[in-house]
Amino acid sequence: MNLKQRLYFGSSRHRSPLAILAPFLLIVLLLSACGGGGSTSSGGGSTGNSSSVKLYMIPKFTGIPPFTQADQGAQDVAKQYGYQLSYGGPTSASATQQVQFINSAVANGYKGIFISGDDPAAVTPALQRAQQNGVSVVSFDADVLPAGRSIYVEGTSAQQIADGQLEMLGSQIGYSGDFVILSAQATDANQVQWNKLLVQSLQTNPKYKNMHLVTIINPPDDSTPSAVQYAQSILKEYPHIKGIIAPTTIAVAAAAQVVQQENVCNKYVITGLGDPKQMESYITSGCVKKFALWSFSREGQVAMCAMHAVLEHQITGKAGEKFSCGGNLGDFTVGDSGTVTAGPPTVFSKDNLDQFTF
Ligand code: RAM
Repeated sequence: MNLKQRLYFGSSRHRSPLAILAPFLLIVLLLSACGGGGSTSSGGGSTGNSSSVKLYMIPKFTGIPPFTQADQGAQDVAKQYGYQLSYGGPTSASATQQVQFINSAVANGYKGIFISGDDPAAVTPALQRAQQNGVSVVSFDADVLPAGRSIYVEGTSAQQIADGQLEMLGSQIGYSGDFVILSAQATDANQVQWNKLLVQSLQTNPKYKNMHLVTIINPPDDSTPSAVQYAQSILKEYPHIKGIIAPTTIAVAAAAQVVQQENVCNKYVITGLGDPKQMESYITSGCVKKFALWSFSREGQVAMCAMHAVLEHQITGKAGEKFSCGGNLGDFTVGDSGTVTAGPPTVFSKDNLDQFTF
């Protein structure tokens, strides 16, 4: 049995009574959230006529800093426009539960839905029904299928993420040696896109000709327990690798934790996309030298500006359309496939970690 099979079988666990009850509890919570305005909502706005318009933001899952920050950024702009923004979603990645949130938002009169999709194919039909009911949809972070949304707001350029990760690893291993990508579930559109672009750069850029990707590991979810288990297995199965690239804030922290616990920080380079607060202890200890991210707060702000422009019929998602986000965020142009890039990436190291502002 190979690593992927072993890990797959290894991940089936005994289900506790709480786990069995969880879906029912979720629906009760969900209905009360949609009916009552959700876990967070903005107060009255300054621009007048949007205050009765309710919007709902659905992350891949709740409880991690990137999505909380995206919500906060969106809330800031929602207040300025006078929208009432609610936030809620599955507690672990689940497209089925996202569909329930979408349907509840439509049933409860929400006029706009933001979504970071767990599985584009699974959530898009519900989003299409929402659109047919007059609800505008903006995807952010992880796209859904184009038919299910007007605009996709990516945190930063997908190509820059792919190349940046290769560079962070390559520069630490002399641009030579084997490595593994520890990703998230195989349905995550953002992970899939970044990994694909990374492989293309690896194959076409002569700078990386001596770097070899052994395998891409897709755990069944984007959770810390899974990522820890898979990181441990990677080190057992491929002890000769030079490093791991983990393009999720969950997995990069989990890989760093495993390497630090096993006392092999000097043997393996861990890099990828990390939350600065979560990665702080590994940077301070010297176990991780570099990782990258972008401002999720800014991503949420830009997503809200895009939603406002869609609701006001200023844009529909066609390439070349423009909208403004005001203040220091400025103007944005819709790119191919209705994609808008919110801002630049930041590479973190011990030299700048204390300066991060998101
Ligand atoms: C995790 C999620 C998210 C991704 C970041 C980098 O928080 O997978 O979708 O954008 O990592």
